[in-house]
Amino acid sequence: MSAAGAPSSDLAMRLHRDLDRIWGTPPGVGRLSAVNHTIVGRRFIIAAFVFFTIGGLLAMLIRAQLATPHGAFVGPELYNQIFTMHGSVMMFLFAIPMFEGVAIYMLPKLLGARDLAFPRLTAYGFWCYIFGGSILVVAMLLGVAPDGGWFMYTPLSSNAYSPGINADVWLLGITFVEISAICAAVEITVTILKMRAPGMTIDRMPLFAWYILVTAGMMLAGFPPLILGSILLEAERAFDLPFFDPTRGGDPLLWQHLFWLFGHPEVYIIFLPGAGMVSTILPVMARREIVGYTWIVVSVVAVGFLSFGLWVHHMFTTGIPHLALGFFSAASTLVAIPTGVQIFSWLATLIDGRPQLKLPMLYLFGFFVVFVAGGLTGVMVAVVPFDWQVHDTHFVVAHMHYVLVGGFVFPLLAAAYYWLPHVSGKVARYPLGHVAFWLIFIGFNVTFFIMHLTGLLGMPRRVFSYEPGWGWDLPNLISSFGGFLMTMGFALFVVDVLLHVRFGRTAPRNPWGASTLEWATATPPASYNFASLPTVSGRHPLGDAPELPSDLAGGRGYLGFAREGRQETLGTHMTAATPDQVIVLPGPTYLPLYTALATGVVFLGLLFKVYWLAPVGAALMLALFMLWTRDTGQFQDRGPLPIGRGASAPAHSEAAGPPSWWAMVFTLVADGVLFSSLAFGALFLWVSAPGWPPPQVLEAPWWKPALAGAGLVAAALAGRRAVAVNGKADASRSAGRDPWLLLAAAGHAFALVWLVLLALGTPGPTLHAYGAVTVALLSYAGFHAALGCVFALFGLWRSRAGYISAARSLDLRIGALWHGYTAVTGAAALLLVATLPRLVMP
Ligand code: HEM
Ligand SMILES: [Cu+2]
Repeated sequence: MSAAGAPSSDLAMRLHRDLDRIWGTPPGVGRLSAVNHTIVGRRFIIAAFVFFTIGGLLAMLIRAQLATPHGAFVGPELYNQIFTMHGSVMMFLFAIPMFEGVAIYMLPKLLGARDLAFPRLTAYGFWCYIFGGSILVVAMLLGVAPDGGWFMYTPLSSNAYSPGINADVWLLGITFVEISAICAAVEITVTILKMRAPGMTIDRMPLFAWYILVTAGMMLAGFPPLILGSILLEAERAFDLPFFDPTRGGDPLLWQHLFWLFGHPEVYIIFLPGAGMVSTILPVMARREIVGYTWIVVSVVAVGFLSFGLWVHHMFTTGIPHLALGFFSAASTLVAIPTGVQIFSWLATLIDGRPQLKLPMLYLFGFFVVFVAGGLTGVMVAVVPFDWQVHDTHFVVAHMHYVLVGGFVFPLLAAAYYWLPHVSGKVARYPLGHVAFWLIFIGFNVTFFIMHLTGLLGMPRRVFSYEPGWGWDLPNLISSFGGFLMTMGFALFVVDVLLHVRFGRTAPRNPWGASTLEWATATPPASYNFASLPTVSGRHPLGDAPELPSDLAGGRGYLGFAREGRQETLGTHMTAATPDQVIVLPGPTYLPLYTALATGVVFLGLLFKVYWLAPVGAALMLALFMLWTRDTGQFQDRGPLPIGRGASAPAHSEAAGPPSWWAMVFTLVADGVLFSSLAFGALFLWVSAPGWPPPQVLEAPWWKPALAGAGLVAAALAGRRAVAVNGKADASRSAGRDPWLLLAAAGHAFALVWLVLLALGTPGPTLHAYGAVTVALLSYAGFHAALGCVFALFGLWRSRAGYISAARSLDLRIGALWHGYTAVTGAAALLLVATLPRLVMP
């Protein structure tokens, strides 16, 4: 370095100290207030691993029980709980949160940002996950765990056959966890689209971000049907609304549709992040750029779409029409094409590169073998007659684990070894990871390959015991032996990681020679990731500019300063990635924890049937969410702010498309899927459930629903007017927007009254599914109108308090989105409610 190096490095030191003070999290108990993505992401990963251990111990109990005929460990009731909990824990409490954790930890670093778009939401999602998961685990310890299988089919999960609290634990606990998944999906989508480093155009985005973006989109479309199904089933169990009861106009198949609308995409929601890890790690190990970047992107997007057309293949044995069977069988095999494209890209990269058999590569090798085998048996079960043979046998259990463990766990282990030096700043000292690999790999194949055979020999899944002498004894013993081998492998993995963290050698920066931005941070990373933000000019930012890390650390990128003690990062254009705003992020706070606790009150109230507690908790939640907004926004226009490198950009609250506006858009997308599922449910029951037409229908004169609709439309128009009037305003204080906000609130309140009256007038919601569905549609609209009222009044308060100006119109615009959405879905719901009687009655 030159003589000028000394003072400039002093400056850099000061910059780091200042940023650390601004972005840091207090120590000790104060850690509970953490919202920083590095901390919360790590928490997600550790918690998910703890749940994996719990799920794994349950799996060991299963294998111990099935090792010999007449296994004597557990009886049938307990066995039901064990496999249900194993499946549910692995799917909902391990796989999804683990991928969320990796995404939360990695994404900002990969994209060149300082944090995710909504740090407090990250923390809120984490607490919801922990509380929801705890409900399930505590229930298991008390012996009242869910026992209806991880897909909770009705009527088995209905009151008649599951009178206890067990099914409620599943429905409420899982829904609680789903909230965190939806939060993560919204936040991840917005972050990837709006917070990439300048110059990282959409076609230069790291493949991992593409995979996660598609996965998050699938979560927004896939989880709402399950949330809706859970709400309806819980309403049936708690309030006797017969959505799934065929003796009263319901239909158990409705649950199956709603569940698999979620359940099939879920398999890809688990697989795609795994594949994303493969696409990230493999080229680094092969020392060659990935072959076919564009092809991979296209096929990932294709998988996203195709997977939603496939859910019916889980229902081939339910008596679906033959034409539909043919269609869904063909579509199920179709998804093999984009998956095949990715596999060929990976193989081509390996063949054309100079692969090194380092530890992550070894685990990738395990992934290839196991996943491809699972894909082959998947094509087998997509063939309808074959599925009829092996349906609900251990063949399916084997297939499922080849896909899930192959497609997610092996890539995850590869990723663990790949990114561990980044997280810990160390490299391993002992080669235990290799031994662990072979134990896991051999153990896995011994456990599950055998299950194909027992399945073909006719051994059903979900049975706690079998007779000796049917040829199942020896294979089951071998399978259980394999399971224990695999468990030893995982135990060794844990030991290895602990030793690595404790005794590892200090890692050089970028030990694998990767070219993605996360390796431009210090390892372990600082709370602010980058002392200044990078500019990207290709797909290999670090490969193209090896001096980048020191440039950034020296403060020579964007935002290389600490302005007014604020946590600042850049927002960029969605595709072109030109800087378009300075995003100001909130610091550590206990609010997410408190809000999640209030959410917990709602769920516990419902679970223990203390129904007055639920609205109390909900009101508390709402109040706390209001507090979140206290320090978002500003009282004055700040105008363009310098962002370094001679450029400037407005603060996000003065920008056209700030993250929270987009977050509302994506939330409404998820909400719209929920509404569509509800409308689908109403039409499905009418067309195909037994026992229709209902004995009585709602006989409301047409003007009642029309008045309700008019209120919603008026609210929406008033909301838009408020934005328009505000846009024309000069500096004068209330600028004429307040009356319009008041009108919007009044419109919602007016609509709410009529919606409630209509719901009260609906005949016999407990007598027939018609009434139940009608009330559900009206409640949906009513809930949105009520929240619309709150939004409008909130806008009014923000306006009065001085947060809003012509330039700072965000609150109004977010409200307008909600009002518009409520009018559209409310009108659709009212139309259905008004016409359904005429459709069902001859
Ligand atoms: C760690 C090694 C594992 C072993 C030894 C194991 C073993 C088993 C066995 C034997 C069953 C069948 C129970 C029965 O039908 O009677 C089962 C079911 C299941 N497993 Fe695993 N499993 C493992 C890991 C996983 C992972 C990582 C996942 C998901 C990411 C998973 C998801 C499931 C699901 C969804 C079911 C179905 C549960 C049900 O029928 O409701 N398993 N497992
Ligand atoms: Cu499927």
